[in-house]
Amino acid sequence: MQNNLLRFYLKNRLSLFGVGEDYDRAEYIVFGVPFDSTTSFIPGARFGPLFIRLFSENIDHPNLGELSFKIADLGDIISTVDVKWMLKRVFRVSDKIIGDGKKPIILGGEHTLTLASLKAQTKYVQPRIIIFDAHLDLHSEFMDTRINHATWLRRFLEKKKSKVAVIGYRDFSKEELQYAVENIDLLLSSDRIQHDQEKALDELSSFLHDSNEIYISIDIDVMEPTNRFGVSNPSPNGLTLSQMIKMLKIICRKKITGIDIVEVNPLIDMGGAASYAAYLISYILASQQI
Ligand SMILES: [Mn+2]
Repeated sequence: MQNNLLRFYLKNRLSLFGVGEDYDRAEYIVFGVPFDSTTSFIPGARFGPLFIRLFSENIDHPNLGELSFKIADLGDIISTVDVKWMLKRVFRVSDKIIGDGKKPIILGGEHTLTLASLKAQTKYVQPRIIIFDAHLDLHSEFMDTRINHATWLRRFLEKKKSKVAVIGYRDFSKEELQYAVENIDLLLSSDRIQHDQEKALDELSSFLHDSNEIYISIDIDVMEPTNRFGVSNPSPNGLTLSQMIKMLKIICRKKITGIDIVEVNPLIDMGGAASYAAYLISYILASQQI
């Protein structure tokens, strides 16, 4: 009796949208990657998973409706400060989830984790890859290392030719842009979206027209960093929520095979970045119900 009373009054733990952890029933499996060891500017993204969950429980998610029962949150991967171990663990967990016919939803952590997530994805499916990011993440090397948040996309493309779109970028080197022009199929800079949104949406539609499956990676620093919006590498002239939603509306007509949302940095966030991250995940999942 006493145990029942305690279970009734005491809450177990935080989870994304307050969902449970029933893996077998779920179609979407949430896990966090509390890792920021290669951060080049403001550390703190390792606390991203915790804060996305915290702020997700503050928002009512009418978007999600019945879909909540199809989502399970299994917690975070075991901590490490070694980027190779982090990638190994993200790969193994994603591989298991996708192999079981389910879809991973990954809460970062720094963007480097997408390298392992895409490696697992492309073992099973060949999704179009949509990346929202203020940066191109195409450096050959950055701050003396080859695998970090500013190089991961180049490391991925060197091994695997995939159809990729990068949306919302505005902060990059000459060398990265040159590599992007040669290797990225659709480049929609923040400037181009601000200048002619309709044309950008048309280009996105034609990039997607002959594809069925899509993987979405959202670096939350793609958004405008006003009002202490907490990200590790803030860059002005970002996208608005309404610009993001217009693009996601087009993207989410297709089947989403996985999502990661990265670079929320709670140490300098007033809740904006964490809340937007939770909201964007709920928006994408809700759109899959149709
Ligand atoms: Mn990035």
